[in-house]
Amino acid sequence: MQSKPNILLIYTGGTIGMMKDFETGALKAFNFKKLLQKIPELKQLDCNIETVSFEKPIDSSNMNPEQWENLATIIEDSYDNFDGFVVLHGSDTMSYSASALSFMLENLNKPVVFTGSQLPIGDLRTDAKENLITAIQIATLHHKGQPVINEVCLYFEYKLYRGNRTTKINAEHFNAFASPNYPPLAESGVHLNINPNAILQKQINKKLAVHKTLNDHVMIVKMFPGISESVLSSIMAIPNLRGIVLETYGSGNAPSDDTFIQILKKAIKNGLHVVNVTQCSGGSVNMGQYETSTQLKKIGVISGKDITTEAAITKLMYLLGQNVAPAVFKTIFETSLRGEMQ
Ligand code: ASN
Repeated sequence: MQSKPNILLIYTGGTIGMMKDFETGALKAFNFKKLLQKIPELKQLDCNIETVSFEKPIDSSNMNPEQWENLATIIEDSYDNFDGFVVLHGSDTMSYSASALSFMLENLNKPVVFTGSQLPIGDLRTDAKENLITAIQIATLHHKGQPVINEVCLYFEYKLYRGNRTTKINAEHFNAFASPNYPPLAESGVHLNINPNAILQKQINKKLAVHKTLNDHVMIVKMFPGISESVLSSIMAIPNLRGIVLETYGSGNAPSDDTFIQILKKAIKNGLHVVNVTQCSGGSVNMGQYETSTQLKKIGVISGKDITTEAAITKLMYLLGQNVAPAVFKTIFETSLRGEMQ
């Protein structure tokens, strides 16, 4: 590596680059060049920064698999020319995007750091500057000529997390993200402390493989006491539906009555992949621990273990896009591919 690392800053949109619309007063994404002018500090960083922007920056509520494909293509096309990537992204769906990209970018040997902010960069009290500057510094970290971080991660409010372990937990606090089942990869204070036991190791001699085909015939169903048989069976009958993330109670529990189990059993027999994740904010699914999950295990429900809903739905999209054979789908889903589950 030459003396100064090369970083590609990719702007997708989000609050970080938003301004108030004069007419409506609502925040909307604005021109990236103006955004950079607001952070002269970037020039002081010991790296070369190049920038690229989505043609139309978006509020991340408009994020979708097509945009993930755009993002993966930008990283793929510039992979050999840069030492690290920083993705500026709205916080609302950042955990989904970081999860999706973690699956799409196989054998990643460079850092891809997602960040954003809760207040626009032009706001006096903004959290954007610290998030952006430290995210870039993290992307430049090297040890013996090799990047320290080799994975898709998310930096927000002094913590670096594995991206596919995160979830947005607060709409107002600067501390907007949590990684309930996995420790931070790094913490920023007076020093930037990396947790060497938490980071993924470099994929030696493996070339980046970018997987852009995602299957969006999937959905998330959250259980609640009183969910009706007709609602559930209508969902299972949706044409072309290939996978469901079922958010169950506690350690993966659901109603044990026969009607509910039979609806699921029939759907699974017909080829639907049903993944059990907990609707608790932390902890793991453990089918068989209670009587109320024993039947789920028997009928072939996939265990999401301690995966987040965001990682589960994007992993489903990814594996379905890869045309994984039905006979091994459950085993592969239950295997950690990018450190997304235990
Ligand atoms: N609505 C914004 C977005 O996700 C929220 C933010 O970035 N803080 O694009």
